[in-house]
Amino acid sequence: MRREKDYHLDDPTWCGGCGIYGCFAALKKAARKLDLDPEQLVIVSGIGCHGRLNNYFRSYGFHALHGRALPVASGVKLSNPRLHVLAISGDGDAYSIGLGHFIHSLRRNIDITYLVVDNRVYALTQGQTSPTSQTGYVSVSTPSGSKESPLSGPQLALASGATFIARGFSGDPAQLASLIEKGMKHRGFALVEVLSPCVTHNKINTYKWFKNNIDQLTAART
Ligand SMILES: Cc1ncc(C[n+]2csc(CCOP(=O)(O)OP(=O)(O)O)c2C)c(N)n1
Ligand code: SF4
Repeated sequence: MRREKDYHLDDPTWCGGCGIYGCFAALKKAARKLDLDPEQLVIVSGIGCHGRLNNYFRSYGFHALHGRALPVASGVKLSNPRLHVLAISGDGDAYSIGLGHFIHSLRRNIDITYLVVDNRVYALTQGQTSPTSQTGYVSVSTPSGSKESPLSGPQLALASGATFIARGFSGDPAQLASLIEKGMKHRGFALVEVLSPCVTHNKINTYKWFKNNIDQLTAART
């Protein structure tokens, strides 16, 4: 039986307190629970702070172009269906530049687990407004506040024929791990969206804000 530390390749360098640490911890827990062989797991990432995850996680990895995690992950899975394939994107990567791939991947229902780290901001490029930023969100790209309504990934996934949709919180890695585990067991495309604070650029959607605004729909712990 493998241990969580068997999946820990290197110490991450995200900002202290970043929500992606919770995603990293949850992924290690889920991998241990499933006793995944690192040689049978491929993590494909997009470009953004989230994209550094496969530098730290012991598995095969592919750091794809911005918005192109899913076409690469689809290619890996179709070439070798025995591999476990997990793709990871940010909200910009998934719902802006990569939106077409998101919808068509859901429609195709290829067996991939898709982790979307929704910090509601373009973090790596220093804090621009993203498709999930709330209306009125002030940033360098919307100095007068965003005039747009935020996009809901899970709702869009439902309309696109998703067969598995979950949403977790990086501030609760144990619950998130159980959602990732279920997503990886699901035979088909599994969306696991992760509400996740960016402590450096998003001063609105903080840990406190998420805790005050999250409703627990299930006590999904295993
Ligand atoms: C084709 C292309 N367009 C734009 C960029 C610049 N860019 C890099 S990361 C990024 C957005 C990152 O935001 P998100 O996907 O939400 O990830 P986060 O950094 O928040 O994890 C952008 C616009 C790029 N690398 N490639
Ligand atoms: S900029 Fe934000 S998302 Fe990126 S590592 Fe720092 S806290 Fe995390």
